[in-house]
Amino acid sequence: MSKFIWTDLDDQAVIAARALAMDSVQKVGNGHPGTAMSLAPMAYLLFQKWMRHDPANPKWQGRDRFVLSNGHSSITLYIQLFMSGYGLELDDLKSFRTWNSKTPGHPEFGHTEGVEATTGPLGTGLATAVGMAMDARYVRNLLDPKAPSGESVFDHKVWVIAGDGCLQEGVTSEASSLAGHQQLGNLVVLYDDNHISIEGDTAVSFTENVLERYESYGWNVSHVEMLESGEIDVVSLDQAIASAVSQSSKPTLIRVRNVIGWPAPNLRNTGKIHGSALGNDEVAATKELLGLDPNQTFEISPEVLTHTRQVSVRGRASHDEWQAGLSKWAESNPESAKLLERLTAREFPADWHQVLPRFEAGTSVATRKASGDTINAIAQVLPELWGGSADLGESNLTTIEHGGSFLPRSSTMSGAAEGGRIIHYGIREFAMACAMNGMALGGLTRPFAGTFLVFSDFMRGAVRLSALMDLPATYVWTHDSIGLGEDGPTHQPVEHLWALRAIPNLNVIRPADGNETATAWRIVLESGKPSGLCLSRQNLPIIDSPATSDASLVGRGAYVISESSKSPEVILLATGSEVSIALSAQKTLESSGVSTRVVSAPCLEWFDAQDPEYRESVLPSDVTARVSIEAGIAQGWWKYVGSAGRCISLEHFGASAGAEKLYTEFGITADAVVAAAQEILN
Ligand SMILES: Cc1ncc(C[n+]2csc(CCOP(=O)(O)OP(=O)(O)O)c2C)c(N)n1
Ligand SMILES: [Mg+2]
Repeated sequence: MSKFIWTDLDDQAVIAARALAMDSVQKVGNGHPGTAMSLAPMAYLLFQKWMRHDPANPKWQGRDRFVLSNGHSSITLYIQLFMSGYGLELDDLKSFRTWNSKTPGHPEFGHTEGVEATTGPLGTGLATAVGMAMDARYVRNLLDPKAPSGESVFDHKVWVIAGDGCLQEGVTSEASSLAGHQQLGNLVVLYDDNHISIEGDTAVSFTENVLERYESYGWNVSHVEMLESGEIDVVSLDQAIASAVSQSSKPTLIRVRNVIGWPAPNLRNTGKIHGSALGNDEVAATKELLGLDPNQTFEISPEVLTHTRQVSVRGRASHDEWQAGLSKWAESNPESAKLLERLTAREFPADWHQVLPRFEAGTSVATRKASGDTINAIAQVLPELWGGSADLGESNLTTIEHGGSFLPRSSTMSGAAEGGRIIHYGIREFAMACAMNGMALGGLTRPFAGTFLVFSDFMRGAVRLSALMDLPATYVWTHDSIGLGEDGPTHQPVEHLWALRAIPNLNVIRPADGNETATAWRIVLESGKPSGLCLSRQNLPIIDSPATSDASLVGRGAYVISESSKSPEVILLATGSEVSIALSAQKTLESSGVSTRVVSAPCLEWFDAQDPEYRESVLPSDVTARVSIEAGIAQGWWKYVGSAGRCISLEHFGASAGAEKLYTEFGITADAVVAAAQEILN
């Protein structure tokens, strides 16, 4: 954005923003006024001058992205969206934090136009922005690799405002270390250095030199001191930003010294103004200091609003200019233009899934290996597929062979490629998952991320955000049970499947064999839903059934994989590695005259979404003799087996020994299944 000079009207707009923040919180009686009051000039400067955006087209591909990592200050963002003309009006600020409003307590992606990411869990916003910046580089290398740096239509910036809390959280250390290593020059973070968090002065817990830390991460760092009055020094901040955007080889952190709640006479610079309404007296006194009428609320002059909404005119112009550039690019790159069209529509090439691998009955393969083969097959036809692992690529089998390692242009590592499809996250699971969310938010690519299932705990906060934002993010969680063997209980997930199934809108998939794994990948990608594949370390026999390759069956979430000889007396329900145990128990039961159905249940969320008739057809209510088999806690299985059923499960931690020994010792065997079925029938 250009052609913006700070005038008296801008001063008035910032004053109005400070007052609107107070009024919005005061009206609902709760919220976070102080940060928004003092951040007003910073946010205003970004939205009015630095960000390339077109408020009338909030999804324009060429726009800069903005992430408010200190999401508790959501009103900061809403006020800028209002002033820029994203569709929020004064009434929306008046209904801040209330039922059905467009202005919820924390910014919610998909809920309010102009909100690029859901934030609030401190630190995750910045880490998500790192993924957005990585995604921007991947996309420009995919579509326009020859353009000089900064000159492609696919180059855009990612802007972040983050507070003390964000920079204290471990996830930003992981993510910022990665961003520095990746030399993400398109990322600019403004750090609200106000020395205050909820418990007051941050000196009680946070005394390191943040800039030195970031410098050692490889960031470009600078510092903007506040004015004597306690306000942000906008002129110096503007210069610091100018210097940040003039270089493109490093991410930037600008530490902006600031006084929370400025200029509230009694509450500024206190923890109290962080999270409570000021009270009518303090609001009035503050308005007087700002030169406003203390009796007016939600005040903004039409002249000021007209002025701030001029940003739309400038935005439209830069959008038009970009569009012309895009047309020019499309003319000289017709193939890439077709690809962009497909990616934008979130479609796949016709019959793309023909490339999926098939595994022969009579052989056996670990589902992680089947997943690795599937990823590599899909990668041939879907260039938008990219991803990696938190240093476990060789175990998770998440490496796209010959995909190139995603590394900065200056890297001399063998296999390095600026637009490489293999991401080496290092041992940073939480940042990896946040970054994957950022990539998925980019809207064009299909990212995946791998680690051991047991370490899903390390990334759980981000998994929850994938689900909350409904992102097409795919987790590849291998080593999914005691079946991993000798590494023992620290590495053996027991409670994880149900802990993940507890997250709403997350599809947790545990395929029974190689073919079900390939089919599951297809369904996951076509659904575009947040999903986690839970995969075995150990080899599993390929099940002799066409059903496992049938997406219309596997996609039901649970289906009859082996029917009983007569109408079923017993139903065995199993997932993953335990499906073959169920099939073996079925043989014994059938040979002793018990008519037994086996249901493979790779994804209970998919099954729950089926119509009642289908669910009844798989689990007829009159067949109450049901046994579930899964090498983890039973917990939610009771919902499927009912009070007459039995669960073959593991209600304690695992142990260090060979997988077969563990299954025997812990009673997850075909014999145990048979015994449980007979006990019910007797
Ligand atoms: C992961 C996480 N932990 C705790 C909280 C609760 N919380 C919200 S704001 C805040 C203090 C943040 O301090 P700072 O970033 O300095 O914010 P400021 O008061 O300066 O706006 C805390 C602990 C949270 N939102 N996320
Ligand atoms: Mg603070």
